[in-house]
Amino acid sequence: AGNTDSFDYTNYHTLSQIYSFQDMLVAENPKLVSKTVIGHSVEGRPLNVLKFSTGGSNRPAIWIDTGIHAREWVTQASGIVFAKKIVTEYGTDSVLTEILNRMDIFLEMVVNPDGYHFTHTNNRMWRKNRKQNQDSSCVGVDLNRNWNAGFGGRGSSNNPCTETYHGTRAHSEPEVKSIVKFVRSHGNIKAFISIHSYSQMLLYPYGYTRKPAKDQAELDQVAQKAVTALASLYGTNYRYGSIIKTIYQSSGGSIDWTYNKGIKYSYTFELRDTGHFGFILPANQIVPTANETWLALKVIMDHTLKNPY
Ligand code: PAY
Ligand code: ZN
Repeated sequence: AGNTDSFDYTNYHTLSQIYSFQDMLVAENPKLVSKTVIGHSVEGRPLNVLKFSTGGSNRPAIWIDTGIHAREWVTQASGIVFAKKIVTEYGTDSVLTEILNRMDIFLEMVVNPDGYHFTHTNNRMWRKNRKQNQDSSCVGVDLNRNWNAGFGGRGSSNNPCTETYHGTRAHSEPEVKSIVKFVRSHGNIKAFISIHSYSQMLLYPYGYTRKPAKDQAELDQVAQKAVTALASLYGTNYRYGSIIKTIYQSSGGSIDWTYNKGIKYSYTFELRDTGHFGFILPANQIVPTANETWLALKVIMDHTLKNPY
């Protein structure tokens, strides 16, 4: 595709196709979209973030990431759909327009580009990054166990050969460290939403402890509203709650770190399905999945806009 109108949103794409989608979107919407490279992966690939902004300086912002786990293909594909929706809904959808008139949106579509590339070339079921671990022939760190929040605790592993290997120390991985540096230097991120698949869940902190988040009541109410909006489109049923109580204990996860850093609206989505296809979700479910998720995202973004802190 030579432009984002003729881009095929109904299929999965390679990393280079996603990178060229990003560049086309920026070229077509120079006043609304820009690309920042926040760092480089273990294998040297750029970590691209799209910024959607209508002006201002350092406005309060929403962060959305997809593809921290390589094999969760419907997430990167949904990220592409979200990006296109933002540029088409700005000026036509009142909720999104209000959001972008006062806030910026940052979208990192492929947090784990080396892993994503590897799922196309070698192993469709790869999850981690592609770090060559010291003293082990096993490759990869789980980028959702590498954050400095309960780092190394239960629900993560110190064995490089497992899927949940946490790495040698918190923020050891460039894919994580680049986001950490970005969030810290920005300083005005008000919602941080990390998108995984699968399980059909909307999760909030914590994953590393059963201690309830201090904003649990509000996070739970917003989650309920969001999953109701999501279900309104095709009836897709989502569970919601804290990570530890809803899916399982998970230490060193991204949204526990952002929440502890003061980003109140920290959420993780687990997109379709509940396990029938699992990570190998048929491509004809990409657009419906992204469409329904977008309704939930708008509920969270709208709540963030209307509840400044
Ligand atoms: O923050 O979403 C979270 C923690 C839980 C996820 C994780 O293990 O990082 C849940 C899994 C994921 O999306 O990575 C769920 C999938 C189905 C899996 O690989 O177990
Ligand atoms: Zn995941």
